[in-house]
Parts: sequence; structure tokens; C-alpha cells
Amino acid sequence: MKVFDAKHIKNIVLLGSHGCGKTTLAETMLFEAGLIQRRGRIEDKNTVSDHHDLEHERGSSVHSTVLHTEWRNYKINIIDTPGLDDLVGETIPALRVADTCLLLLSAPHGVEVGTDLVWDHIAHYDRPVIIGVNQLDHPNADFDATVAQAREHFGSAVTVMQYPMEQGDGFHRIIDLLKMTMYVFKDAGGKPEKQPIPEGERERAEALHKELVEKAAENDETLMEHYFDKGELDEDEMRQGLKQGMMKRTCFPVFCLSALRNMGSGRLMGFIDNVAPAALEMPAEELADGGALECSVDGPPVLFTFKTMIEPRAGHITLFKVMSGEVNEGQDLVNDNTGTTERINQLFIVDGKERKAVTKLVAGDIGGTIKLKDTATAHTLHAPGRNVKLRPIAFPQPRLRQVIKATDQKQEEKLHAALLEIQKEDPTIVLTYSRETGQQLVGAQGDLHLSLLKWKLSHHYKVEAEFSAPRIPYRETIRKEASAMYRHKKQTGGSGQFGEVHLRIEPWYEDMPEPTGHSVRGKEVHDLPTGGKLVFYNCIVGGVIDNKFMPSILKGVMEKMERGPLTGSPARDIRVVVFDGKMHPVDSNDISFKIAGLQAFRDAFSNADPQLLEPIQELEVRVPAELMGDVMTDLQGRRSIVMGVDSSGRYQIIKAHTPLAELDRYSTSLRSLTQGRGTYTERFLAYQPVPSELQHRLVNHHKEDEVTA
Ligand SMILES: Nc1nc2c(ncn2[C@@H]2O[C@H](COP(=O)(O)OP(=O)(O)OP(=O)(O)O)[C@@H](O)[C@H]2O)c(=O)[nH]1
Ligand SMILES: [Mg+2]
Repeated sequence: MKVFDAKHIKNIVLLGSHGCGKTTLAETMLFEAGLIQRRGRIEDKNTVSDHHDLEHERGSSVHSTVLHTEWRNYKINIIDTPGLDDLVGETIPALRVADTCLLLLSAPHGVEVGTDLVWDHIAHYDRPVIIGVNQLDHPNADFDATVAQAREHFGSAVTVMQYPMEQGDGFHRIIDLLKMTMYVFKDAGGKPEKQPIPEGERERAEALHKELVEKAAENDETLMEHYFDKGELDEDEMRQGLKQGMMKRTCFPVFCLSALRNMGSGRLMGFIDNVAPAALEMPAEELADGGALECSVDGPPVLFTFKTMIEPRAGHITLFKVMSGEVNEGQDLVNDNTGTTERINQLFIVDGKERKAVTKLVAGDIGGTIKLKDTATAHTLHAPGRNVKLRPIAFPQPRLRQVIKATDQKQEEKLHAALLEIQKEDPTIVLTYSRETGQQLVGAQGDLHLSLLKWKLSHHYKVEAEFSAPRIPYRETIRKEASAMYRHKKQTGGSGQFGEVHLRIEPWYEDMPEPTGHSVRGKEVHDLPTGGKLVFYNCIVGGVIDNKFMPSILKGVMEKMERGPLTGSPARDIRVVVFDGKMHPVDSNDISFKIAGLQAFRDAFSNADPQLLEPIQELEVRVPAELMGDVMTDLQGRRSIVMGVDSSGRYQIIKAHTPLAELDRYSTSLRSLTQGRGTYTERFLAYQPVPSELQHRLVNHHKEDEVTA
């Protein structure tokens, strides 16, 4: 394996909407560079990138895949990502380690929903962008419309470098505005012949060339002066200016492609070699503690892991980028996140499922190793004593949470073990256990993500799983005060049971005055594990209930509060005043007072205007302005209160408070309502009363369940 020096390594991530041709382009680049002798096709399930069984089954990418080409004197690492938005957990780590984004647009479809969604991530990571307009051979290809849309969505930085002479089936010529030449392809694509720009095209080509030169000059005063002096820049000066423009994100150069027919990829690779910034030229990486790490070959060795793959034979494979220094086979590095020392026993580069051993990798390069003991995705490994930690990767929150259960109850443990493994590969699968409802929840990015999870569980881990809607964690409380007494009395043969409790319950609130009309002998404030408070007063006078029974009464009250009288949901924010009762000299014991306390509480509760509370979520829904009306109407149908609307570019952000019970699979509904363009985030806001009609229904449901249980 040739070892490339850091200046000659370029890291590119292939991004774009589902089906725009990323995997096909990666295959074509590998073929053009001579790394494969035959081009695989998506339909034949034999591309280097889409090598997983699940990808073959679906006919599209599911994982991000690292590949590389060697073009002229440069090594280009390519990370091919899946375009489906549910698989954003694959895209984000790839973006994090790439130095340039190659954003592919499809000439028949232009800027799609998926393009816009991925653009938001690119903008977040502030990466240089090259735009490839692909599928120019398609009968519906429209280069000009695609570029116009790109300008509309991504701004005036979109800069035409090339344009096609014809589109659709006859596509075979590209005018290049930097080289001012025409590339003419044979039917099979590949290396084009260079021809002068035809006379009839010169005027258009020259006008566009001038725009390009101005774009290249605008980022550098010296270049600007040259341009004013000579009225022109030479090729090297243009490359220099374009590189600066890319790095400042004032220039997104546009290239012409037909990945399927192998047209345009060689020139694109040449541009990546000569113009796209190398890792060494990129701004320093931010560290978790606020510092920065320069990518430098002479720096200390620092690796950042961005992907974990679990393969049947190899076990855990960890992919990383060398952020600084160099890493050698057999080297010991410290994982800054776990403190574990890890030996890099094997070092390799990857091309899809192929691994090629190397003895060292230098700053800016991407490679992998296996069998690390305690290293996960987004960890930093460094030389002992260096103590460097790179910022973690911010994975998106789940958009969907469902209860997951093994179809066969006996396989529950196996399911859990499988989920933990899958989570290592895919950090956007988030497992949570709800102690309150006793349910195992799985968070994912959408329905498709869940169905892929189910497929993996079934095919790779041989365990069948089912999903269902999570139970809503309702709460119960009261709205007025009420009193009750309960006498528990049992006489069976020998010693009996006796306990009588009189108590009053009241809605508790912050800074509530002390109870009047009773002398307070004891007060306990309990913060309940399910939220809210129970404040318990002992106001017994004259020793009618012995102090030693008070904990039993409290226990009885607590027990009923844990499974409230209305629907069995936890009760909260209640003050209990025990003010009277009776004992029996022989038969009174703990259990009698616990039962009396519980029953008195239950009876008082039913007369205290009981109220069911439901969790309310704070929502931020981001939708294209033209779809706001539909989304708003839908939100109102979900009992939402709209708190306000903000503008953000072409989007509107609706802020609303919505009951959790109305949000089951909201991400799916929002997607279908907005053709996939709407996104949202939610977080718990507060508990609020359930409307009375709904409360009635829920209470009746609970009663029916209790009867059948
Ligand atoms: N006509 C035409 N079809 C293309 C071209 N590039 C890709 N395709 C076809 O488009 C379909 C999708 O191609 P992929 O390479 O899988 O697209 P992708 O962007 O990797 O898709 P995801 O991985 O799902 O995001 C396949 O049927 C390809 O053969 C092209 O340049 N021209
Ligand atoms: Mg793909």
C-alpha cells in the first residue's frame, strides 16, 4: 500500500437525497481510478459501497461506507452516505470527519427535500461544498433549472464550473469554464477527448468564465489586483482563489456528471486533488474543553473514532480519522473518554468490506482497527499523557419512541443484548427503560429506521421483535379538600386487627400555610419519585393513635398514591392531615393502620374532585412557509396551544404546547403532511389537567381493565 503524505490526502463525503446517484458515482470514481476493473451496479447488488445484505435487499445505501481512490498523486477518501433522512445517524459522523462535502443533485429532480435536510447538517458543520449535478443523461434532466434551484436554496455561492452541451440520452459533451475546453465522451464514458469550445458556444462560455474568474478573485486582494491588471487569472491563480472561496463557503463549484455512464468523474477527481482543501488546511478542530487541535503531521498522535461496525468474523471494527501526528501498527494509545489503554494491533484502510493492511497512517487520513477493548464511536485516542479530547458528535434526538418487546417472551434477554450491540453501531437507536410503566422503549429517527431495526434483529440476531405505542404517564391529583374516616376491624379466632384513621386531604401548593384548627405534632415532606409532593401531617391529640403507628398510616397513603384511585397512575401534590382515630389495646398493629390509612385516603380522594393530569410537550415544528396552514390545523386537532411563530429563512417555526397523548407517531404524520420537509423537536414542559370528557373515558377504561384483569 502506498503511503500518501498528508498534503496529498483529501477526505470527501458524498451527500444528497435518496437515489440521486451517490453510490453509483463512488463506484465510477473507483473504476476510473483503476481500483476496480468492473463497475458494479445498484440493480446487480455488486457495488463496492452497498455491500451489506440489507442494502442488497433494499437496493439503496443504509450505512455510510468508506472507500478510497488514488487519482494522480492524491489519495481521495470517499465516504458514501445513505440519502434517507431516517439514516442521518450515518451521515453526521461522516460529515464530521470529512473535509469537503460533495453534494450530489439529480438533474431530473433538482433540489429535493432530502437535499435541503442534508444541507442543514452541512451548514451546521460549516464545511466546503462541491456540487455535482448528476444524471444528466436522464430524459428529464434539466441542468439550468437545477442550478437555479440550487441558487435559490443555497445562495449566490453556487458557481457554475461546467455546463452540458446537451442533456438526456444524447449527453456526451461538457464545457469546462476553468480550463475553457470541451470534454467529449465516447458512449462508454471514461476518459474524454479534449476539444476546443465550438464557435457557437464561445460567447456563453466566455461570459460564464468571466463570472468564474471574478468569483475566484473576490476572496484575495492579490488575486483581485492581478485580475484588474491583466483582466484574467491563470489556472493556478483560479484554483487558489476557488480554494479560498470553498473554505470561506463563498463558492460552491458546480460540476456536470453522469455517474451511470461514467462521464465527468475524472475531471471532478482532478479538481478535488488540486483544489479541495486537505485536512492540514482546514481550521483547527475544537476540543471538548474549548481548546483547539491543529491537524499537523508533526503534532502528537490523536485519533477520532467515527464509526463502529460489528462484523460476524472480525468482531468490532473501529474506523477513525487521524486528527494529528501519525499512528503506527502496534502503538499503544489512551482512550480519553474511558481512560483505557488500547493497542492498535491491526491498522488498515477500508474499501467497503475490503480491508487493506497498512503499517502507518498520517494526519488527515482515515483508517480502521479491530478489537479495541473499550472504545465507542466519537471517542478520542491519543498518546499517553497528552490528554486531548475532541468534541463528541451531537447525534439527533429520537423523533419516535416505541415500546419494543420480543415476540416470544423467552427471548427478552436475547433481544436486549442484540439492541445493545446495534446501539454501538447506530447511536441514533436510543434505549430507555421506563420504570414507571415497566416498558422498554426504543427511540429512532422514524418508521423506516424502526423497520430496518426489526430486519436487523431478525436477520442478524435471530430474534423477532414487536413495537407498540408507549403508555402515557398520567398523574392524578385533587382539586378540593375532603375528609374521610376508615375503621379497619377484623376478628378471626385469636388476635384480631383494629385501626381507625380520620384524615383530611387538600391540594398541595408551594408556600401553603400550615393547617389551622389542629395542633401539628409532626410534618413530613416527601418529594415523590414520579414528580410532585406528598406533605403528611400528624395532628393527633390525646394519644388516640399511638405515634408508632403513624409510619404505617403514611405507608398506606403512599401505597395508594403510587397507584392512584382514578387510573392507577401516580398521584401528586397532596397534603394529608391525620387528625383523629382510634386504637384497640390488643388488636391494633401496623398492618391495621396501614390498611385504614390507605382506605381513608382512597375514600377522601374520590370526594376531593379528583383530576387526571397529562404530560404536555413543548414543540418546535419547522415547516416550509407555504405548508404552515396545514401543519397548524393539524396541531390544533391535536389539542395544541400555539404559542407563536418565528421565521427562519424559507421556514416557519411553530411553537406549541401539545399533550404527549396526541403525539404518537407525530413525526410520521408531519412527514406525510409536508412531503418530508417538516421536522420537529419536543421536550417535556409540565403536567396539566386532562379535559373532563377525556378523563371520564380514561377512568372508565381503567375500570374495565381492572374487571378483566
Ligand atoms: N440515468 C441515470 N441513473 C443514475 C445515475 N446515477 C445513478 N443512477 C441510478 O439511480 C438509482 C439510484 O442510484 P444510487 O447510486 O443507489 O443512489 P444513492 O444516491 O446512492 O441512493 P441512496 O443510497 O439511497 O441515498 C440507481 O438505479 C442508479 O442506477 C446517472 O448518472 N444517470
Ligand atoms: Mg447509496
